[in-house]
Amino acid sequence: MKTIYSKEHILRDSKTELFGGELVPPFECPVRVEFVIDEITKRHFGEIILPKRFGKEPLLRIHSEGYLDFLENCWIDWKGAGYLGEAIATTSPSKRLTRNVPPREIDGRIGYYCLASETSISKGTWEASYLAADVALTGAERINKGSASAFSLCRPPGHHAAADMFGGYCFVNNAAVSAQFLLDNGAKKVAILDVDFHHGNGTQSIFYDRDDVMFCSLHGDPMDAFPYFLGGNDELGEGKGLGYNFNYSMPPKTSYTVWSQALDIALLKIKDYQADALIVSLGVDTYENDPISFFRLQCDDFSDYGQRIAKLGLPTLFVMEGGYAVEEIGINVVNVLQGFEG
Ligand code: OKP
Ligand code: ZN
Repeated sequence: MKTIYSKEHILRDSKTELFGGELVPPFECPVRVEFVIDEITKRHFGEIILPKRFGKEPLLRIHSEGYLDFLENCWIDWKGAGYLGEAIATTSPSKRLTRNVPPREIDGRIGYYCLASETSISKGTWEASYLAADVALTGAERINKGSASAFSLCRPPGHHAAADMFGGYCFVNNAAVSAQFLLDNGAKKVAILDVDFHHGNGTQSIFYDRDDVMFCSLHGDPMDAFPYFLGGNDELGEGKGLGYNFNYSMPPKTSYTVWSQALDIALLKIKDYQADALIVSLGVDTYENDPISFFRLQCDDFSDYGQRIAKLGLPTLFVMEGGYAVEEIGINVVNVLQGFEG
């Protein structure tokens, strides 16, 4: 399997994350993907190739123009306002603040487009996010041209990003952009399996009323885990999309025995759906030693579930999402991919 990767992910190098009332160095840091590349190289796991550039059109199929303009200009506007730190939203539309108009002023704009304020916007964030989408699209194009699989080593991740909202370390929804690209280039149905520890709220919301993308997510129960306000098992889709969204939320300390039972149920849903292609939102923050998550998967379990996913026999694009135990992130990611290849 080929890996698509650009070292320019380093353009996303924010210094601050709002965590426990402090500004700390972000968990979502550049070294994460360097550990993955090192492991791919060490284990001779296939070729590493550069992304092509696809322009903004594929992003505009998923995200609003106003949102992409905001991402592109946020850092410039923030500096222009004379602020000294990184761009952080301090207020957002909420239950009883419902005026749905993007404000002119940057504090208002960033709040309008923000779903969680742990994530700072810094110089280069837009450039890296745009490139991460190209990394994903390059993988999707390979799948479209007949490859059995590809690994898009995206950074920053994407599954929390909605049509017009960033947060949870995500800006552009790489998996959603890829799914739409496959549909726009001949696929009739695409399944997305999100195995990141966190619920893929962005991906769910983007495809919630559609039947051409099935979304299945395994994640920490939103009663206990970010993103808190979406991801319940009773969210099944709406309109045409009813019956094409499935959430499997699980409690703290969930073991692989329980997690893999949920996976098998999700894989059955995807099998019955008869998709033309599968996209795996691959977060390895389900690992037992992940610093911000609470499942208990062990390194070998990643190989095992890679194998189970392969049994679907679908052309499969793996898109990198989370995973913050940086020492083991490479091992766990390559275990999934190697398990898949058998
Ligand atoms: C991104 B991905 C709650 C802090 C929430 C945000 C987590 C974003 C995860 N105590 N922090 O899905 O791996
Ligand atoms: Zn995650």
